[in-house]
Amino acid sequence: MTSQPKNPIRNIAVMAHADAGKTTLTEQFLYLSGQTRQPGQVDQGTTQMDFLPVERERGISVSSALTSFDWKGIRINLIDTPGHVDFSADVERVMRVPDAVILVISAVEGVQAHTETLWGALRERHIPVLFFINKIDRVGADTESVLRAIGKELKINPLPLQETSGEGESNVAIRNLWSQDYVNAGLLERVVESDELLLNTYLEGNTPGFQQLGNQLAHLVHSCEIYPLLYGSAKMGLGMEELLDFVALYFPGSRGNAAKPLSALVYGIGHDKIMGKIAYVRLYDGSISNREVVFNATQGTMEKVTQVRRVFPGRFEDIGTVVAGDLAGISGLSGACVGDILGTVVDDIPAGVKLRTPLIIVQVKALNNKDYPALAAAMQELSMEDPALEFEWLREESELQVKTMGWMQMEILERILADRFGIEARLENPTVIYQETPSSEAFGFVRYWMPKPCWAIMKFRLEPGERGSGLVYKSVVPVNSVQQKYQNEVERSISGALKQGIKGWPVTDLHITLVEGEDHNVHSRAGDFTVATPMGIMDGLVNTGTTLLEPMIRYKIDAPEELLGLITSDITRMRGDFDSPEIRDGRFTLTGILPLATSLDFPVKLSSRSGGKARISTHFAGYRECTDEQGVVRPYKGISPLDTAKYILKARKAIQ
Ligand SMILES: Nc1nc2c(ncn2[C@@H]2O[C@H](COP(=O)(O)OP(=O)(O)OP(=O)(O)O)[C@@H](O)[C@H]2O)c(=O)[nH]1
Ligand SMILES: [Mg+2]
Repeated sequence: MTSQPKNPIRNIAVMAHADAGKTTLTEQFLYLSGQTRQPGQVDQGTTQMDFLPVERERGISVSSALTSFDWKGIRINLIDTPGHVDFSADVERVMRVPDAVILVISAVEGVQAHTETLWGALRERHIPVLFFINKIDRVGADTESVLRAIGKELKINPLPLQETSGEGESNVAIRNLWSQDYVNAGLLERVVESDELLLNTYLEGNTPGFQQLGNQLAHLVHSCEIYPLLYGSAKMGLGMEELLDFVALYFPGSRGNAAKPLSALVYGIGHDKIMGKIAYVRLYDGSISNREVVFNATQGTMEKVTQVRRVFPGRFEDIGTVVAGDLAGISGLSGACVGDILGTVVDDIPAGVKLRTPLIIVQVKALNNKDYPALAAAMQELSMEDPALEFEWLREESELQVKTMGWMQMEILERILADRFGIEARLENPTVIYQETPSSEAFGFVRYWMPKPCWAIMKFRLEPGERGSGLVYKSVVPVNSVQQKYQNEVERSISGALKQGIKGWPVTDLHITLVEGEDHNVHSRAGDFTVATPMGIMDGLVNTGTTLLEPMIRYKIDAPEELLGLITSDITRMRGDFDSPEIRDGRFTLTGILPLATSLDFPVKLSSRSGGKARISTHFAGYRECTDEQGVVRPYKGISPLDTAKYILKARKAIQ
């Protein structure tokens, strides 16, 4: 493979489902580029990239890690991401950074539900992707079936630049179909046909030079017209140099203009024992140097940089200055949050992405009562690093609650609280996050005119909406009945009013219309409508009644054929459903939908039932109606707008 690299920096990320071999692959890159003396091994806890104690012990990545190395004169900034779905929020943050991604798929486990989620997000953002089929050495490797699954499930036909022999055996090998010495006829035609000039040369009986072909391949990769595919075994170090060559030659170089004013995205916040808080940034334009004062455009503040650092796993190097196109770790920005923009906001900065929402809420309990203040501070710090980790201190209930993605994240959170903060805490009583929706159409009424001075009278119509449609609000009240500025206040207050319905959960999928209203030219103030709106909405919800909605997950199970009966009856018991199973070579694949609430511990149960031979992958499949008995009805947290007197007293205090 040769082609002329134009830009010496490549910003890339490695993404995949859990256990695909991302970290093993990155360790090989570090070794080949001369950064380490031996490739680190996940199973022996000797990796550079998985450097947290819990990562080394468990052999999984729990957060993304940035590293940099050189390959044939090109600097590669690489982010290794965690594959477990519980750490999807981390991948969401990283998704804004790379110019291209290596999407790894195991040749044994194949396309997983999470692969589909990742691919969907990458495709939508037009990020060039190289498919890497790993573990071709492992028994059960079947690249042909993986290619079929990519076509069927990801709906794309990548272009293999290699072929394999001896899959699943120790003498497994790869042959390059695209190299300086040999270009396979099919590949040649695929590349040539995309360019008129090349095609004419070819049709005239001349084969274009490899350099020319390479330039065209790079163009097709950058514009996402071709998704190339390579094979290998990260564990054996097979196919690694080809992969690095590909990144260096055909992935896009980073863009940016160092001469322009600063524009940078804080894509992550990290913590180092010695350095403290580190802001991970990607620079689009300009530069940042040690001791410089920078403008945080998101927060409207000025902050002083202490040091600009090149980041390696678990260690940093002071580099003094970082320029456009590059990534760095910045210390000193104590107020910076994930997603902040430093300097000027430019169009090049990609918007955020949502892969998965936390669907579970749990209580965080300190084993030692005196640790609560420290626990709250620790949670605060952790949620700065991971904004998806929404936590809430419920004063009335003296309870600390946090939203989480699942068991794995809960377990890791306990470990981090212990390892990093020295707090023994337990995450208990997980409940899925239900929602409510009106059961019928009805009106909600509020007359807020006592105790004076105040005046806000409103009537809302509430109607059930389509599943997944959220809130649709409109007003049909003329401004001579309720002035526009008051109507604006009503609209602004609606989403807050829907945070908890009559069953204690967020209310969604409904249409609300303000159908009647009255203000008073002496007594009304905007705040009156802020106070009144939740009372009117809650009254409406009492009248419509509400139906609980529970989160559902789409699953894919792959297991030995003899377990089919047992597993399908488990699924039925959990109120799930399944499509007809596909049976092949003594194993079956089963897909369908399950309520999350009944299947929280199913992956663990499945693994013990099958002696580890069954695999399950899941992703969120939306909300579906359930009965109160199947779900959870909980008391209103705080003071309900239905408790009018108390509510008004509290609301007035907060407003005045
Ligand atoms: N046989 C074989 N095993 C591999 C290969 N690559 C990785 N493994 C093994 O697969 C397991 C997972 O490897 P990791 O590199 O931690 O995978 P990962 O994708 O980083 O996992 P997460 O970050 O936890 O999602 C380890 O036991 C590796 O030794 C390979 O090419 N062949
Ligand atoms: Mg990993």
